[in-house]
Amino acid sequence: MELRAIRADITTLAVDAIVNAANSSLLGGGGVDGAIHRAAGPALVAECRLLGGCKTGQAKLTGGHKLPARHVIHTVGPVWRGGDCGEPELLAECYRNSLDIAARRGFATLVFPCISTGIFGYPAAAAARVAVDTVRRHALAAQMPETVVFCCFGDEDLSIYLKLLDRVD
Ligand code: AR6
Repeated sequence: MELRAIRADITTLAVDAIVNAANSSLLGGGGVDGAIHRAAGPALVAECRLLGGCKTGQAKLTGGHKLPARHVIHTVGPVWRGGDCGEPELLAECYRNSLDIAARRGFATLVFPCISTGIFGYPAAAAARVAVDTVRRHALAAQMPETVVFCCFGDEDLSIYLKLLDRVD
């Protein structure tokens, strides 16, 4: 398995699946969720309406519709409440459940945004540590996509991820 970090608008990537940092309604919102729904077109929200929402930490699959990505895995990250309300475990669940869907479907490439670190307020460095550790650990225990990409929207997030991916532990 290859782990990479890039700086990009996730809606421009032609891959098997991108992950959406959604809310529990799955009916769209701001941030990366808004960008994905805008780029995918109204057929995405129509498909999402059939899914019955999504609990924090869970993940659900849809098509990519007008996106260059073939699928979207919608997951709901935790709202940051100081770190003692199970946020790291719930964030790790988002990564694990998304990876499991991708593995079950045989997706070769899966791209994650920095889940929970925008509107939901999770500190960027702490969230990146959870993301990288969870993906690495899961790779030892379960079937995985060939390539997992962390898609950063800004240079600060990218430098956090590049440092973490460089570190071997
Ligand atoms: N491509 C890649 N990353 C992006 C893009 C993009 N086009 N746009 C934003 N980001 P956020 P959350 C980054 O707020 O914190 C929505 O309203 C952004 O810079 O999108 O999980 C949902 O409906 C940040 O690093 O998601 C929920 O209600 C990261 O994506 C709520 O926001 C996540 O920021 C979810 O909040």
